[in-house]
Amino acid sequence: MLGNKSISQGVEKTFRFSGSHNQNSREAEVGVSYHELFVSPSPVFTGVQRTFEEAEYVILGAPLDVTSTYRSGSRFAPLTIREASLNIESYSFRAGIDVEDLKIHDLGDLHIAGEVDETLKRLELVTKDILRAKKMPVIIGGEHTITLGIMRGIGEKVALVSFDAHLDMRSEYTGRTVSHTTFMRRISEQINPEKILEIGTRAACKEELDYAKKSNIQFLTVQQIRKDGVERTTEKIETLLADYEKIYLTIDMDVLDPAFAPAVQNPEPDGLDVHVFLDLLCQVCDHRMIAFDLVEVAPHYDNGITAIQAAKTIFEALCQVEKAKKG
Ligand SMILES: [Mn+2]
Repeated sequence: MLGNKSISQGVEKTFRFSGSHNQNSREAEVGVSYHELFVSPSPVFTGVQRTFEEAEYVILGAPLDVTSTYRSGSRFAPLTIREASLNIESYSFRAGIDVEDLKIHDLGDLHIAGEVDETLKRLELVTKDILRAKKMPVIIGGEHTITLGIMRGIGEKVALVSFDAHLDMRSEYTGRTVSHTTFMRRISEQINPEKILEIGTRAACKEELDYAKKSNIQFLTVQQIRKDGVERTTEKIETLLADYEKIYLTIDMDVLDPAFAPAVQNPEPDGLDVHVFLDLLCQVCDHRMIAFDLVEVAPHYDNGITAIQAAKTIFEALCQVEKAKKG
């Protein structure tokens, strides 16, 4: 990837090319260089790359994968999800929009530092950059800890909506205070969003439940969602978010039942069905969304399903936001 950049910067445009595959060895005058003709950059999300300047949505991979306590491997997710995005159809029947028509630029992957704090700092700075350019950051993890860095970069009051099996509100775990199991607690303490709403909850310890209660953090359990059905749950979400002008969304793919998304770092049984998840997701993705992330896919446990599901989830979220913003 870095090589591509230096080649494109270092080589002057060539205006002649020899079609060596052609028996006549025909030479043609074309306005591009050999590498532009014959070499593609590494996969970009959806396969359609707009320039950063014209883009409205900016994809960033954040392959942070160091605090995992069970299955690791989310560092490979950004590339795998990009690859999946190239191999599914891009039209959203839910939104009536083709994601390829959106103005998307894929920046590539964040350089991960040795220390988690340094990585989160870089993520904060890059998030600020993208927002300053008036574009929507769409960040593909990586482990869920990245959401803390992104939220620091958001720098304004938002409602934080999280699709996740887990509350992730422990104060400390395995000696770490900043990790995939504690990041939501740190966000609550350090950033204090206007609201935190977790959807699809089914895994928590007493400490987390106590903290959520004390801090007025709301969560909709899978059991409650199943009991209420999509329509009633949608109404609940609408009401709970009605007072907020800006929304940040984080999607942990373990919110889905492991039958639909097996390759996640901490699978949790008894999860949401795909159609329920996407219906609820579409409810959240409206004109107020300023950024979102998708995290925790561990591709080495996959047979391809989870990566495809993740790519599709990002497509649907993007198309819903586009539809909401442009009508
Ligand atoms: Mn989770």
